Amino acid sequence: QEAHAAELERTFIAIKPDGVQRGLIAEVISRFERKGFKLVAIKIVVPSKDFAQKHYHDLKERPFFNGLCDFLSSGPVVAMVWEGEGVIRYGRKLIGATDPQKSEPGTIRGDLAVIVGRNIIHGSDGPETAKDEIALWFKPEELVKYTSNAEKWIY
Ligand code: 3AN
Repeated sequence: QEAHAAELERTFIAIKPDGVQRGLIAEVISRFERKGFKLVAIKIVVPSKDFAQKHYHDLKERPFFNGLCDFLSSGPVVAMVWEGEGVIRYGRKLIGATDPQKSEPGTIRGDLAVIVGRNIIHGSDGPETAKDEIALWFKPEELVKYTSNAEKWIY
């Protein structure tokens, strides 16, 4: 279904410094990959504090905003764009609830994290934020268009 494949949605996923330091990069990527989502952009970067504030601008009134931005800019982050049908909403399911105490077992945060301030991973929460976050973290030419052989077995 060629026409269909062209319309697949994209989301921004980041493995935060705690996930990178704990050696969970492959674990996180593996969960998205095995589900059937497609990795179309990836890089490892240490975001500046200013950049972290841009990324989390929606949360600037929250009491934890400053600490959160310090944390995001404290070390390497793996920034990714994943593509697939329903990837924004289902990506959030794979990630689990914000507070790891409330995330279900079987989710990334449920299985791998304990507290909200160290919850390993970020994922866009809707189509608008996905678009904005992808544009903030990546240049258009960093997104790779390709067909994988598995696609005809997934769709
Ligand atoms: P999510 O990452 O699940 O979309 P948001 O957008 O509400 O959740 O929060 C963004 C990030 O802010 C969370 N991933 C977490 O690291 C941090 N955060 C959220 N709530 C708190 C809190 N009460 N205390 C400390 N950090 C928090």
